[in-house]
Amino acid sequence: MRSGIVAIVGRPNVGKSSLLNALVGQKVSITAPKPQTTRHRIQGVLHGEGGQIVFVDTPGMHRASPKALNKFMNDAASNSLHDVDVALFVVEAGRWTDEDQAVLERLKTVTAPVGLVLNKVDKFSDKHALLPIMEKLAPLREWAFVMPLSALKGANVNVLAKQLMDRMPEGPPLYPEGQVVSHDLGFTISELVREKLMRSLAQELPYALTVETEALEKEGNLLKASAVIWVEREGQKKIVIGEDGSMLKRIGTTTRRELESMTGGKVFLKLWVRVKEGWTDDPKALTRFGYEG
Ligand SMILES: Nc1nc2c(ncn2[C@@H]2O[C@H](COP(=O)(O)OP(=O)(O)O)[C@@H](O)[C@H]2O)c(=O)[nH]1
Ligand SMILES: [Mg+2]
Repeated sequence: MRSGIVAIVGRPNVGKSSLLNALVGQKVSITAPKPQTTRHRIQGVLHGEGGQIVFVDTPGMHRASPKALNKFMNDAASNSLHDVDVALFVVEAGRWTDEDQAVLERLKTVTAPVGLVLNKVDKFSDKHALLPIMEKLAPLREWAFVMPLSALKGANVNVLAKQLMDRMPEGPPLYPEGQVVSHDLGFTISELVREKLMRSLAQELPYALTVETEALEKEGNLLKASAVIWVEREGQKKIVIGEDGSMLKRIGTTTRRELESMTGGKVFLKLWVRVKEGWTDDPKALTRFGYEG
């Protein structure tokens, strides 16, 4: 049997979390069309015939910002590159930016083999257009492989999984059979609520909030949970609640439905909004909300 660890890195929004979900076949990491949706190192396990691969999804590496939350996210991404068997550098096919360049620079110190993934190839109706793109990226460093794929459509994802499995060292499983995620249900609930907020709220607000699952109780087939959405200011609280509570209600309903289809049982979910001024730059608050090295 083979087993090993694969880190998924890249700038924000290239589809790292979508790729993780496609590789392990279930939603492990939340996604949104906004940068910096992922804040933690999220692990998802692929149980294959030949062995096991533990994928580590990371917050996108982004330009240094003085805020403590941003520093936490950049560190989480960089630290995930130690002691991995393969690193996947995910880029968007046909779009190379300064931020991609910055990630490439960081990868210079990585000793593990690095595979280049060109994601979002579904955006190209003419697949011949990919060839010159691949040729341009190929000489940037030594790649273990260059793989065009679509995380969203699932194209070539199996080929990538096979390629990675062949590169895993021999060893015992790192996770028990059948376990796909490393985090607990409370974290899943917080993340799903945050995903709905990321997708519904405009511009800056998603970056000023975090979600904390406060209580979690199972009664037979019923799951009772309550979660707090923490924002930085009173004005933000009003927006999250929405007119007559409409926004909060919609967030709660969509999250509940998703949790029900995920768990196969009934879910009762209560959401609250509270203000914690300046939490994104407050080390104590960050630790409390689960952002710690
Ligand atoms: N068209 C297309 N969109 C994708 C693909 N993979 C991800 N996306 C979209 O890109 C956005 C960012 O994806 P996400 O996985 O959150 O990116 P991350 O920030 O790198 O983790 C989301 O809107 C995804 O639906 C893909 O293969 N094709
Ligand atoms: Mg992500």
